[in-house]
Amino acid sequence: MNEYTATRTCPLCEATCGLEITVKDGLAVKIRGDKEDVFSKGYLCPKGAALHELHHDPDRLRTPLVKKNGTFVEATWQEAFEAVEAGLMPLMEKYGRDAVGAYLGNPCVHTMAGITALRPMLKALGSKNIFSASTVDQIPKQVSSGLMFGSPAIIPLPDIERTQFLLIIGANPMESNGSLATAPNWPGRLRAIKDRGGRLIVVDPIRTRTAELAHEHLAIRPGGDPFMLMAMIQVLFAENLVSLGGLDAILNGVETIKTLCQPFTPEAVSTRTGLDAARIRDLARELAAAETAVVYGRMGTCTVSFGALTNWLVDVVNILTGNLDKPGGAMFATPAHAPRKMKAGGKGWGLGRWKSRVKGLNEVMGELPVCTLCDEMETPGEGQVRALITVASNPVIALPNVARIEKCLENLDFMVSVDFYVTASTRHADVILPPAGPLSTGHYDFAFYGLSVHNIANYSPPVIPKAENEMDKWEILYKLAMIFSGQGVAGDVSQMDDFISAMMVGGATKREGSPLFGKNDEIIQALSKHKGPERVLDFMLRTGPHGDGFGMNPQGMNLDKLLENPHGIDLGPLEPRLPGILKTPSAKVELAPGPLAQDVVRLKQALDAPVEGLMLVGRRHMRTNNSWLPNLPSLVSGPPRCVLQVNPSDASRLGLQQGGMAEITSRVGKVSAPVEITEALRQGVVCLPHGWGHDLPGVRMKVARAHGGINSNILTDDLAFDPISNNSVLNGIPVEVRALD
Ligand SMILES: Nc1nc2c(c(=O)[nH]1)N[C@H]1C(S)=C(S)[C@@H](COP(=O)(O)OP(=O)(O)OC[C@H]3O[C@@H](n4cnc5c(=O)[nH]c(N)nc54)[C@H](O)[C@@H]3O)O[C@H]1N2
Ligand SMILES: Nc1nc2c(c(=O)[nH]1)N[C@H]1C(S)=C(S)[C@@H](COP(=O)(O)OP(=O)(O)OC[C@H]3O[C@@H](n4cnc5c(=O)[nH]c(N)nc54)[C@H](O)[C@@H]3O)O[C@H]1N2
Ligand code: SF4
Ligand SMILES: [Mo]
Repeated sequence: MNEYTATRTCPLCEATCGLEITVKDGLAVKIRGDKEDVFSKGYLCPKGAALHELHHDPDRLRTPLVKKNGTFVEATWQEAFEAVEAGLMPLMEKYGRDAVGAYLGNPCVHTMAGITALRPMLKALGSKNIFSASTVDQIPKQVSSGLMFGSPAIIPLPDIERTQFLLIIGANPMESNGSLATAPNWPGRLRAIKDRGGRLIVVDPIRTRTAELAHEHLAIRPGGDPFMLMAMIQVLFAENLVSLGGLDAILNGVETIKTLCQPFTPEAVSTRTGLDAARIRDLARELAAAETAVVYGRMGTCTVSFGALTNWLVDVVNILTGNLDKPGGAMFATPAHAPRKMKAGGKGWGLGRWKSRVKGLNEVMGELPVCTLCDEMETPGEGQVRALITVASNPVIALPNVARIEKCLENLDFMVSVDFYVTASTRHADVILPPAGPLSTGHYDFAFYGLSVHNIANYSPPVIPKAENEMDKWEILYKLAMIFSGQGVAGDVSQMDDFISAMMVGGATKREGSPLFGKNDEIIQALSKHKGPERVLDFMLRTGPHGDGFGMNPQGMNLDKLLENPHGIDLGPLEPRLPGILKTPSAKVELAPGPLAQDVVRLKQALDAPVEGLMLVGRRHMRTNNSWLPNLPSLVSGPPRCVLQVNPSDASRLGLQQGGMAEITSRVGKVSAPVEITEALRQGVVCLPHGWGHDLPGVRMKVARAHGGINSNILTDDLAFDPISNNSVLNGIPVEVRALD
C-alpha cells in the first residue's frame, strides 16, 4: 500500500487554512487541520475537511463534454477545442469580438490559474463584454478604495489580531470565515478580542452566530448602514472627537466631510436605521475613545443600493477616529508577491472608461456589471452578446433575476463553460471544459494574501498527480487564448506559457533603473525550472519585498524557499504602509472623492423615503460555499437549511406556521419555501439563503439534486443596483409573503 500525507492550503474560501491530507493508493482518504500551519495552526471547517469528497466526486467531470443534438457526449480535448473554435470564431468574424461575452465566477480568484492565466485569455478574446461575480459582491469596496487611495487593490483590513474594538457591519464571519479580511479561525480570533478585554459589536438585521458572540448586537434595518455611519461622523465632528492619528498631512477633504455629514444627526437617521439615536451617538464616542478600534463591513454593506457610499464611510470613520494604518486599526497587507518598493502617488483611478452598450453603465475595473448582462444578450444590434464563456461560475444560481438569465442562456448561439460539473448553468453550454480536480493543482493564494490580516506566504504543490488525460485550468485557458488569437487548436500551450513568461520578464528587465535591467536571459534561465502559474509566482516572489532579487539577496524569497516550508512562512503582523502605497495624483488619501461626495445627495433624499414592507435578506451557512459544494454528502447532511426565516410577530400577522409553507413574491419572481419562525430576525425582515435550486433537468449532480433547495435569486431584482459601483442589490429586496396550505 502506498500511503503519504501532504499539506495543502484550502482553496475553498478566503481563510486559507492549512490542511493535512492523507493519501492511500492514490485516494485522499482523510483531511485534518495542519497543526503546524503558521497561520491556521490546525483550524479547519467542514468544507476543508470535505475537499477530498470534491476531488473524488464521481459526478465531477474528468472529460470534456460536447453537445450533439441536444445531449452531452464525452469528447477528447482536441474535439472539444475544435468545437469551441468552430462555435466562436465565425461569430467573432461576422459580428466582431464583443459578440462573445464572458462571465467569470468566484473560484477564479481562488486558483493560481484564475489569477495568472485568465487575463491572457481575455486579452486574446478582446471583448468589452466581460462580467464577473465581483458585481454581486465586493466591487463597492474596490470603488471606494480606488477613489480614496488611487487603486481598487488597496483595501484596508481590520487588524483583528491587535484591535481592542471591532465593529462588524453586515458580515457574518462565524459562518463565512471572513471575507476581504483573510484569517483562518475567525471564531477563535473573535473570542480572543473578548479574552483580551476588547469589545465586539455587530450591526446586522439578523442575530447571526457572529452577533450572538458579540458583546452587543444592533439590529439595523436593511440598508440603514450609510445613515448610521453618517450620523456617527456627524457626532465625531459635533463633539470635537475627530482625531486623525498623525495622518493630517496626507489627507484631503476633511472639511468636505464635515459639511456633508451635517444633515445626518443621530435623531434624523433613527427611523431609517431602526436604531436608537442615543445608541448611535454613544457608539461614535466609544469608537473615538477606544485605545484602538476598527470598523469592518462586508456583504451587508456591499450588496445594497448605497454599496460604494457605505464602504467609503466605513473607511472615513476609521480615518476620523485615528485608526487608519495603525496597529489594531485598519491596515494594509504586504504580500510576498507584491512589487517591492512603492513611492506615494500615481495616476489615480477612475471608473467609466467605457460604458455598457444598452444602458450606458460604467465599466469598473475593466468589467461591466452583471445587472446588465441580460440587456447585452437580449438587445439586438452591433455588439450584442451572442455567445458566452463561463469560467468557474454559476450565473443561473448566483445572479439576480434568474428567470431572465435562464432565457438568455437558452437563446445564445453558443456557450462554452470551464467547470467541472454539469450545473444549473453549464447544462446550457455547448462545450464544457473541466479542469483537473482541486487536489491535482498547486496552490498559492495570490488574491487572499493581499487581503490577509497577517503577512503569510505558503505554497502547496499538487497532492495527487492529475490523470494522463486531464488538463490544468491554466492549460485550458492558454489553449483558449491561442484559439482566440487565431493560432488554432493545434498549438502547444507550452509555447504560449513561454511567451507570457518572456513578456513578464521583458517588462522588468527593459526598464532602466530597475535592478533587473539587462539581465533578461539570466532571469529567463533562472525561472525555467517552473512553468505555468508557478513560474509567474516564482518571478513575483523573487522581485517582491522579501525576494531573492535573482541573486541580489541570496537568503530571500523564491518558490524553492516556499517548497522547503510546507507549513508556510510567517512574515509578521501588518505594518504601517502609508503614504508609500498611495496611487492618487495628490499622493494623499482622498477623503471626499467626487463621485462619492455627490452620492450624498441621493442619500439625503433616501433619508426621507418611507420605510415599510417586508425585506428579504440572505444568509450563509458554514457548510455551503455559494452554489457549488452541494454535491458533497458530508456538507448537505442534517436538516434542510433552505428555509425562509421569519420573525414571530411577522409570522403571526401573516398567518405563517413553523414548518408550514410560505409563498414569497418579488417584482421579478415567486418561490415557495418552508417557514422557520425565529427571534433572530428583526421585524420586517425575512431571510432565505442563496446558492440553492439544483434540482433542474439536465443537472448532473446526484446529491445536489436530491437536496435541491430554492433559488433565492429568482426573487432578487436585476433592476436594483448601486448606481456608483453598479453592484447588484441582493439584500433588502422588497417582497410579499403569504401562507400556503
Ligand atoms: N442572493 C444572493 N446571491 C448571491 C450572493 C448572495 O449573498 N446572495 N453572493 C454572491 C457572491 S458573494 C458570489 S462570490 C457569487 C458567486 O457566484 P458564481 O461565482 O457565479 O457561482 P459559484 O456558486 O461560486 O459557482 C462556482 C462554479 O465554479 C465551479 N468551480 C469551482 N472550482 C473551480 C475551478 O477551480 N475551476 C473551474 N473552472 N470551475 C470551478 C463550480 O463547479 C461552480 O459551478 O454569488 C453571488 N450571489
Ligand atoms: N460557509 C460559507 N462561507 C463563505 C461563503 C459561503 O457561501 N458559505 N461565501 C464566500 C463568499 S463568496 C463571500 S463574498 C463571503 C461573504 O462573507 P460575509 O459578508 O461575512 O457573509 P454573509 O453571510 O453574506 O454576511 C452578510 C451579513 O450581512 C447581513 N445584512 C444583510 N443586509 C444588511 C444590511 O443592510 N445591513 C447590515 N448591517 N447587514 C446586512 C446579513 O444578515 C448577513 O449576516 O463569504 C465567503 N465564505
Ligand atoms: S474555513 Fe475556508 S479555508 Fe478554512 S477549511 Fe473552511 S473552507 Fe477551507
Ligand atoms: Mo463572494
